[in-house]
Amino acid sequence: MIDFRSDTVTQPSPEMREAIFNAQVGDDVFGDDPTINILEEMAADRLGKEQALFVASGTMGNLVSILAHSNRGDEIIVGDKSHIFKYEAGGASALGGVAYHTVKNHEDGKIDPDDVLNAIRDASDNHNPQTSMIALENTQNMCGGRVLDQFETKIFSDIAKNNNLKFHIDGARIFNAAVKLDIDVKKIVEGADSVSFCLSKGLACPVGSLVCGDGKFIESARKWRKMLGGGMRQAGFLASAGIVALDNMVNRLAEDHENAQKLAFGLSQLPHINIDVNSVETNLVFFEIDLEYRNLVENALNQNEIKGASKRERWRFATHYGIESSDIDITLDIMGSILHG
Ligand code: TLP
Repeated sequence: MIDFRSDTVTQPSPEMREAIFNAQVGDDVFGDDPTINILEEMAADRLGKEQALFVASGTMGNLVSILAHSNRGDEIIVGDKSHIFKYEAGGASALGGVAYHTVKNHEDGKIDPDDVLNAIRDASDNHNPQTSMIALENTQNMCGGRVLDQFETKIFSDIAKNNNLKFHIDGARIFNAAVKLDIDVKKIVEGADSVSFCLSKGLACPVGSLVCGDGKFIESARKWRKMLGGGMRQAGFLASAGIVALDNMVNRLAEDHENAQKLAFGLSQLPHINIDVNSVETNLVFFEIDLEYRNLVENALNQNEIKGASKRERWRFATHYGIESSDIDITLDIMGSILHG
């Protein structure tokens, strides 16, 4: 099977399986799991933050960050195509009493700084809620996996600082951004009070994310994690894969980006496909297929055990560990044979 549905479908590498088998574990709620402690230290160090916390998922990482930065009734500023707003089940509102104030994500993911400035509430007027934080996403999933560099990010961290707000980065795929920019990941999260990143996407771990920030923030995030039922016990088995990932799986993301480029270019050569090759910066490839060909292509892919994610007219194929360059050739051949008629 060739599975382009997401980079979340990755299988652990042989080194991860060995590390999981041999992991030293303890009760992490007591702080006793040596493997989690090592992973958290590594993560904090890589991201250039004081401390880190291992959490069950990217969604939990974002949620504990929002809860740690906000009080009930507060408002957070997020992009209208952000994962936090679109795909996290409204958790901040449901569980934290926090409202989302969305600002427009342009097609390339960009947010207009003036829109953010205009979204900040004047809480001295008692009609208004208190704005607690601004969140950006990097890479920006629903905007084509586009990358934000350190200069673009700084504009928003400065706005946050000047207005006494917290600044969070949903860095589910932050290492894809760093690899694409060919810079130390620390640089693109420099101004952030908190960052969450996922082990279970391009880094190919079975489970887990980390949130990073200063000691006070992590203390609060840890408490929220417990309250959400996310205080795991001997979860060092999961963390051990994360250690392997941070050591061995970051640089290989460049391969996923190359495969995405190859796929995007190949698709652009096919009739009845609409794709902007220049918009493909990392491992996510978005494209459209003319209506009359959609079912035909879908059936042909299914018959050949190739899976992609399609939401009506917009399709997303994610490249990842386990997808080889030859898989791209096979996929393009099959799609080509249908689309060339
Ligand atoms: N994204 C998943 C789906 O939920 C859409 C995917 O297949 O891309 N932030 C970003 C930017 C994400 O893309 C995701 C997952 C998350 C957070 C949430 O991570 P998990 O799935 O671990 O809760």
